[in-house]
Amino acid sequence: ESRYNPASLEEKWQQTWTERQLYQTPETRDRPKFYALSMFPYPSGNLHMGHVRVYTITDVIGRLKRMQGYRVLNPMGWDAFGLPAENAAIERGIHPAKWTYQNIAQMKQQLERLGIAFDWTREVATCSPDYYKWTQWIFLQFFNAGLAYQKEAAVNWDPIDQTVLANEQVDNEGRSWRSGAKVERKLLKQWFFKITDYAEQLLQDLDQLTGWPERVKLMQANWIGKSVGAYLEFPIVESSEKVAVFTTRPDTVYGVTYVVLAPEHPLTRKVTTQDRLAAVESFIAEVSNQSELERTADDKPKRGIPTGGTAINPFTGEEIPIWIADYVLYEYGTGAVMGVPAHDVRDFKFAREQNLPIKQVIVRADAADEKAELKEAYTEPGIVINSDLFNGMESPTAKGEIIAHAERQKWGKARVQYRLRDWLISRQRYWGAPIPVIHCPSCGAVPVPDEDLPVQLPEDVAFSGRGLSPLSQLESWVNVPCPSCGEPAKRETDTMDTFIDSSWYFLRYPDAQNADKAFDTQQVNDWLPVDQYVGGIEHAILHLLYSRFFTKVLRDRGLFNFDEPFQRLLTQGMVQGLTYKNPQTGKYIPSAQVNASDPKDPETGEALQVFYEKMSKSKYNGVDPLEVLAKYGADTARMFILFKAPPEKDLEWEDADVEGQFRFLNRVWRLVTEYAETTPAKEVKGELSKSEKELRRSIHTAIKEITEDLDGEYQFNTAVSELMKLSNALNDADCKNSAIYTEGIKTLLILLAPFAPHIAEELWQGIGNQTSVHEQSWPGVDLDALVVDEITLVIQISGKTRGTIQVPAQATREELEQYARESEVAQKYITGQEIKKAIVVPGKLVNFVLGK
Ligand code: ANZ
Ligand code: ZN
Repeated sequence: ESRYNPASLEEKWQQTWTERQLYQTPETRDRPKFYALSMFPYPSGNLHMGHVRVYTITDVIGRLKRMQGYRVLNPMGWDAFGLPAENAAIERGIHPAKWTYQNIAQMKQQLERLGIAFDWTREVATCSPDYYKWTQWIFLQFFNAGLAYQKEAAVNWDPIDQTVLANEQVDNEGRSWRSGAKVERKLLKQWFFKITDYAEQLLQDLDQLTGWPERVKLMQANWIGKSVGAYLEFPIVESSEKVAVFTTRPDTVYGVTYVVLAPEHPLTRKVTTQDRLAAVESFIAEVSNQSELERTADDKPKRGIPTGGTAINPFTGEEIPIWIADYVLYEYGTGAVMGVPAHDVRDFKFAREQNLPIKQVIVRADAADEKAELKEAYTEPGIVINSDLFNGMESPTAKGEIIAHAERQKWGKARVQYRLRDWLISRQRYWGAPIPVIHCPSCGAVPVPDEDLPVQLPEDVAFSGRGLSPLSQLESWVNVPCPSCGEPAKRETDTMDTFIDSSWYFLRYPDAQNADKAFDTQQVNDWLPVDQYVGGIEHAILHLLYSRFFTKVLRDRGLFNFDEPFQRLLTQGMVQGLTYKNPQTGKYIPSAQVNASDPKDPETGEALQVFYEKMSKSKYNGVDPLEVLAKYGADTARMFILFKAPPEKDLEWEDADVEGQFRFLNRVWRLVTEYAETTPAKEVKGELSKSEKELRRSIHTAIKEITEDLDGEYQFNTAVSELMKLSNALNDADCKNSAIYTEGIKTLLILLAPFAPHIAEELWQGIGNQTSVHEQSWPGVDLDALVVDEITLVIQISGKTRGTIQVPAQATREELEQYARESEVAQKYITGQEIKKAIVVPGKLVNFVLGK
């Protein structure tokens, strides 16, 4: 009997599977398709446990679906453009392309070591010209549809990386998500994608996504941020212009006591009176370096100053002061607000601080005293007061009536507003897909003709990390003739946000080698939508929203016929490691320096905090997948990850549990290798014995439970428990020479195959099979085998358990009592006494209460 040696057998099977092209996607259309997709990684160079988890989850699903008769597409690729490669070029003088491809090679090797059944013939790398040619082509689809445009915009400027960041790449404290630098504001001409054109569809179609977590759909809906209200204009006294505001509460328009402009609003300088000019200018300068969050948080003081200008409320004819304040954002709505302190929390605070009047126009329907002074903003619906024609109306009615009145008077109209903004896609960086546009002094922005794609990244550039991007410094690349008139013109030197690369990669996989098209209509109509997408919750908003947007735009260009790219979404939890932290100093301590039974800071002797937290280098709590693979093998690592927590939940890495899975696989190894040395009966002759029946029941219970655990909800952890139960049942079976035992061993290996593919294959072939275990059909449940025909009945005498008997499972209450009375146990304990009462609990016990 040989020992279980994962290292050698795993490598052997990985090679064999590759040689046999076991995981190549079938080209035939004879079976239903299943597209299993993991979010592709950024090639940082090393696989971490988060990767291991995600790819293992998708792999189990893909392997299961193959065995269930689907043709499966489970591809892999690399989200390979981006800042780190360029930073490596700046810091270490290594070209981004070289750095990236080295990392890809290394990570690919590590992934192969995990035994993931990827179809590598469809590998994509977004930094390859074969790929970004089509990213550029897609950009031009957007451009031609009027969905890509340039405008001057206040952008987030990262002073360390010297680049513009999307709002989403700036954290709550106004810092860059990559460099951590405090982000500044700067005006630049930038390219945008008009995602706002699709805001309503992106919101509505969330309803189609029945296989998505509610939480993710809610995050998307909030990001889109639809508000229904009105656009109203307030004439300015000192000029012929008007201040336009967006409000969700037109019913409060009689309560307006001032108007506020965003400091950046173009009217600001026009309405400011001479005496206020200096103060206003210095206020604007102060605000311009604050982040959006700092400006709008409810708990921050609201700062603002009067401009000296005056507006007129068209409804009341009243003159009201025009202010500017930091809590009004230029980018949202019209960049101006009608101030209603009585009914808005922020306005209330602002009015209190600035001594502006507060005028109540809505009261609670049952309000006892409408004259009482407000202690806080009243934000709920109610009855309208102090509002002329509209007095006495309920506020929802008043909303409609006031909008209608405004429309008749040409003071404004109904308006729907979204928080979603257009997507700023240009980056002043080298390592990205060049935007395929040429700027001509006479023709303007001219698209690069399709036949000239890709616009290749020049290789010979300098990386200083400062100033303009490397592309704009390369004269020979920048200067080209205009494709339209032939006169001297200049290439666009911005590259695209890498989120663009990942917004369509799932369309490329079905036909990844296609040299003539980004994708083939028939192929994508066949394979998409993705049946199961697996990835991190950190992509809940942007990547998923952008991919949905791309899908809708390309569908509208007639390139395919589906509305949504991802039918089902699984967001896997984090992998957490044991973390030691000194609460005094805030320092993290590597576990190697800590005595686990008495954790103290090795330097100061202070007691350490011990807890689980997401693995990361800076916290010294990471576990290197390669070490785990070397020590236990891929199958154990996979089993541990699947067993330790349901896939959506966070997972605490615990060596003891890894060890536990290793022992389990060793038990399976022993069980099957021992079986291989026996010569069991080929078939069952006559009726099944009692122990054969029991074993069959265990086998089919396992099939039923595991199939149910994997169908839909993917409860891998409970499925692994069922595998353990089946292995125990086989171990304990009294019929090891029976053909039923053979059925049990084979079933165990087939059920184990998606989870621990290597050991399952080794043992499967070890018991004389020629074909791969991964080519076996997923077993069906024999319902007859599940029927229980005998149960164990407990016999109690006056509440004390005295013994058990076997009885037919379908016996009635009366029969149960009869069996119990006649049992040896009862005969022995009841001698001579009278049975006062018999308590029967069907399926469980009979209790005889004895009397005098
Ligand atoms: C008057 C009013 C009265 C408002 C009231 C609210 C309550 P959402 O739901 O987020 O769309 N607002 C409009 N544009 C703004 C901007 N650029 N910066 C900051 N605030 C802005 O919120 C819309 C409400 O936010 C609008 O309705 C406006 O204040 C404010 F009792 O108008 B309201
Ligand atoms: Zn031209």
